[in-house]
Amino acid sequence: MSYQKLLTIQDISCVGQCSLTVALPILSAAGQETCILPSAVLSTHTAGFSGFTCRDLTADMPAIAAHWAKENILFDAVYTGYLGSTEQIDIVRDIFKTRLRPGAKKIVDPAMADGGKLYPAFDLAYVEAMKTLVREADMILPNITEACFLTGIPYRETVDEAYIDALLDAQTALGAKAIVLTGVGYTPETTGVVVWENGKKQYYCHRRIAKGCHGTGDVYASAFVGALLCGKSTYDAAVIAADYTVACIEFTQDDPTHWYGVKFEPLLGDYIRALQ
Ligand code: PXL
Repeated sequence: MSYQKLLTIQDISCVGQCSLTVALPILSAAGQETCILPSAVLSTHTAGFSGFTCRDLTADMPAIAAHWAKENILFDAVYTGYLGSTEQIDIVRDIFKTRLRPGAKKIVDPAMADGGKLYPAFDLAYVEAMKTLVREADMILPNITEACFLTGIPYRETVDEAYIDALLDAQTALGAKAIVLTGVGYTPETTGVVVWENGKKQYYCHRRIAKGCHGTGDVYASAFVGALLCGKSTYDAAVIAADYTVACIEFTQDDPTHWYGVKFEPLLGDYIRALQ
């Protein structure tokens, strides 16, 4: 597919292999122009480091978008990840309205929670604001915890198909148009991705690596968006992203010093080959 100009809006965690430091290299590897709007600059991510610094860029975001308007800059697609505040979600909705070409795909990763809990920076007001972004999106990429917060369905460690269907129905009722739900495993050894689109549900099951890793949601979302922009179907993009993310976790898991993210860079060649 053609070269596309994507805008991704999320934070820069200087160290920690998540958000923009993951999205930029992966989307560039997918061969797509990757423009960024940083929502904040943190010294590290917030999951496991303590005493991190955070420069909130909320006040800069409208000025950046206004400059783009003056320069007539429009984007072919947008992908949002970790955002800093409810106010930023309002700014992002405005950018959706004003800075996208007609037909541009809006992909929202409601990055705010994992393992049954919200990330430290977020509260229920943020969850409410995220629901408004979910309604605007063409596609959302929640994990099970995020789907639970969006829908009010209690989080469960073990899931069955009826529970997953209830999560999909409730997100659809919320206004989600297409859903890529990650971390769905029906047996202890497996996990996978449910793709719900146009009334059709597909499931890709793959091996589950016991050791949880930070930043894998961002690796997954970036690899998925890159594949989608390269013209893959939603399901094929979900499979390519899952295979890549699992390989990155396997490549990292034996290194105890690398607890804060995954070593995704040495495997970018495999990802590029999967796109061909
Ligand atoms: O999407 C993960 C992420 C991104 N950015 C920051 C985070 C996290 C997860 O904790 O803290 C700042």
